[in-house]
Amino acid sequence: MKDTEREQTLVLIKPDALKNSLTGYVLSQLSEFHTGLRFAATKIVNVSRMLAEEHYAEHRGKVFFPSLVDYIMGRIHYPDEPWKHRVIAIVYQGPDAIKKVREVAGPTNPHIAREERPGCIRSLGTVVPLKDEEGNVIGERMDNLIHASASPAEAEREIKLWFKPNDIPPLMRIYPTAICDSYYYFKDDRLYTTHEPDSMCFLVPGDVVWESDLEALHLIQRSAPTTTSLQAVVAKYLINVKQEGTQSI
Ligand code: 3AN
Repeated sequence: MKDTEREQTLVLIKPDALKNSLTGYVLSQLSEFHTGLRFAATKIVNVSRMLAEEHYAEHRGKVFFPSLVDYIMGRIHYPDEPWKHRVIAIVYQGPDAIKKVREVAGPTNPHIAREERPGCIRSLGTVVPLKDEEGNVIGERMDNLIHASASPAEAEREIKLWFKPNDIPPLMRIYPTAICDSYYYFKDDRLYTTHEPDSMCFLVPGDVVWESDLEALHLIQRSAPTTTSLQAVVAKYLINVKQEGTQSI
């Protein structure tokens, strides 16, 4: 089988799409009938700050970053209803999955989407001005309804950020997996292999993990440089895990 036959891409149905009841529309636009793509995995995610910041890591430091993180966490569209803070995360699989989903999604900016690709999903989005404390416009946030991976490398990074191997049926997985060899705990942005008071156990021996996560954990244990941050490894294993005394991490 050709590799592109099994190409995967990550789609997030974001809080503005959920609030406006556009889920059915989005799923129908992306259906196998229209795109030739199949579901490989799906889940409802209460997005933690750690997951949000890792997902948008390339935009860290930009003026719109804090608002972008609040948006994907659901804090903009459901400010007083934390129990509604969620996105729908989906892995689609099939020939040219990345390109096909990006075509149906359309340009990042909803204004440009309306001009250049009327009818695409993001043409139904909005652009919101961002203001400083004095009311001056300092940038904008694009509420563009869905996220879609931009390249094979991004798709791999993002799918491994949002999904554990066992969220995907074994025969549909395309990235190498490994068996966890140790107990791993997380506390105050640090990794431990023995229990510390108030630490979160996120992996135990025998768990199926992404091979790249295990490699990153081994490097972090030795304080060696890694391309995957500890937070990017940990975030998916703590998705929807209740933190005592908090809404989310
Ligand atoms: P896309 O989502 O089309 O792949 P990215 O990955 O460049 O676009 O950006 C991720 C998200 O960051 C976008 N969906 C958008 O909400 C936001 N974003 C990107 N660039 C800007 C910008 N110049 N101003 C405001 N928001 C932006």
